[in-house]
Amino acid sequence: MDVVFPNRAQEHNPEGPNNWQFAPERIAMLTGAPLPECATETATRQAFRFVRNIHDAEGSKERSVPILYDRLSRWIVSNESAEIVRMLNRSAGPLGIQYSNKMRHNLYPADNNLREDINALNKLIYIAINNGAYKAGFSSDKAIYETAYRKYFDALAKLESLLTDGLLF
Ligand SMILES: N[C@@H](CCC(=O)N[C@@H](CS)C(=O)NCC(=O)O)C(=O)O
Repeated sequence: MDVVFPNRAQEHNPEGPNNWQFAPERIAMLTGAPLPECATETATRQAFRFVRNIHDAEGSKERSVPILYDRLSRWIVSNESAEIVRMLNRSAGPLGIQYSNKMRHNLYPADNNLREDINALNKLIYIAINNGAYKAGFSSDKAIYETAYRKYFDALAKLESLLTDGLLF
């Protein structure tokens, strides 16, 4: 797994501002030290500096993470986190072979009722929280900001109450 630096490249970067960057040498502001989990890019074997380079290599204008990359076909398999989680859950069991079956949870069991619940929760989390943070954070319109902000905290409150009531497990 290649981890990007948690802050994107700076405004004045010649490759363009605000790109996710593989930058193990970058210093974290909070600690004043590099972050040990940040890596160079190994998936493509081209040691790309920016996530955009991986997208560019296949003619895509996309700039986002996460990316699931197939080293054999040298192609992006998926750029969608919910899809990647399901793919890994279905097919990457052997990677967790050191764990007992009891510890290896099935994140998407083959039970239609459960899957409906999971899909509904994913939708709420994706729209109101994952995407909602961007909607509020990047908004230049007060009304859009207010709506996204309210939906974000309403969704967190809903998740909190689901967890408190034990309905998720
Ligand atoms: N469809 C995506 C959305 C992911 C997403 O919003 N990624 C953000 C980082 S958390 C991103 O890379 N945005 C583009 C950017 O920051 O330039 C997913 O959930 O997998």
